Amino acid sequence: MNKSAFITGITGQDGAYLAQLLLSKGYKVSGLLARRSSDTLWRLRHLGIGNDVQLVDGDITDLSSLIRIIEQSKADEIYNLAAQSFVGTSWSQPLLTGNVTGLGAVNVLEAMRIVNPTARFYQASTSEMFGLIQEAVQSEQTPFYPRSPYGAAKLYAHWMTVNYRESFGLHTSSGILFNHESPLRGIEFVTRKVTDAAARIKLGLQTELRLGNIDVKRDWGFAGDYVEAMWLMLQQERGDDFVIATGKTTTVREMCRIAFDHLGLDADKHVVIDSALFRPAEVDVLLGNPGKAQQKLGWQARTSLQTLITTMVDADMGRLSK
Ligand code: NAP
Ligand code: F7E
Repeated sequence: MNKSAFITGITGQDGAYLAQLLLSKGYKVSGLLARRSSDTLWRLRHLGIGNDVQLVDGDITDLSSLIRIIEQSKADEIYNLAAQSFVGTSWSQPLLTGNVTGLGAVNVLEAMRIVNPTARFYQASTSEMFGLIQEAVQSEQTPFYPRSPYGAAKLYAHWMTVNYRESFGLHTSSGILFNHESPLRGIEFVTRKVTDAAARIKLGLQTELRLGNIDVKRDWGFAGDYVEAMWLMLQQERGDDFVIATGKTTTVREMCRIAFDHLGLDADKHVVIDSALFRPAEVDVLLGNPGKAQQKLGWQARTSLQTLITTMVDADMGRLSK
């Protein structure tokens, strides 16, 4: 019998790639659809799998909808990817972020504990939990120090994932993923904002790109590589926590240069620093150690930042040229 998986956040960047991966492995895939007015299905359509997944109405803040859906889906694997995931917004909407990103995860854990306790659970934890870094290279042992309402909400969800494993013996895993990007990245995140702007500038659709702090460093990988790590975690005998990262860190400034160079443009001529885009508290540098994932899951990042960013630029050029 084919396995089945239920994904919250299936309409997001990672949800779309994960659904594609699981379908390719023969899974029956269903996902949570929080009904909104905008077109939330564009990513699934982009990957050509819009009709291959079953979408079920519900909301991660609504425990009753999750109990009903998780009972009906009888999923072998539950991936909790839904979140208010934009760090910048978490300062202006701290309560919504706490409800969706923090308590939302516990709603999924609770629903699973009540109606499907033998399922395996994945929590989308984040390098933002390291925040003000306590070690130069962050691993599963590094102490956490979140710097935003988003990071704090994710840390609560992370510890509850550990707690449900230790208290109830559930198979729960937490992937501490560092930044990962793709052509399906939301436009508000800095990589996609940059690749979209570079393409627009090349096509004469805009002249400048306003950015905040471009001296920060991030460990950026490709989302398509990272969803494989999520799946691998749930194939292990026991639930566990894993850092997923490339092991390389780069400034936003350098990432911009890669994007603009690819189109024969000089980033320095177009980037304007806007103090309004600086965050109330910044995560200056992140650099992950993916050693445990490599050793125990056989996973490693395959896509360089150069390939990632130039692929995103090409995708934005293609989209805007149409
Ligand atoms: P994303 O593109 O922002 O997707 C977020 C998903 O959550 C969307 O499907 C969104 O639905 C859904 N969602 C938001 N509020 C919801 C609610 N109240 N009920 C149900 N669904 C809701 O995020 P992503 O980049 O794919 O990231 C996936 C997960 O990994 C997130 O939890 C994120 O915080 C975490 N993470 C991401 C990264 C990264 O670098 N990408 C790194 C570490 C951890 P709509 O489409 O309807 O808005
Ligand atoms: O910012 C700086 C900004 O918004 C990266 C989410 O997926 O990864 C993501 O969070 C850096 C920050 O991602 C602009 O200040 C400068 O230092 O692309 P971002 P993020 O905040 O790192 C983590 C791992 C997650 O878990 C999150 O869900 O870039 N930056 N200028 C800018 N950032 C944005 N967005 N826009 C700017 O104009």
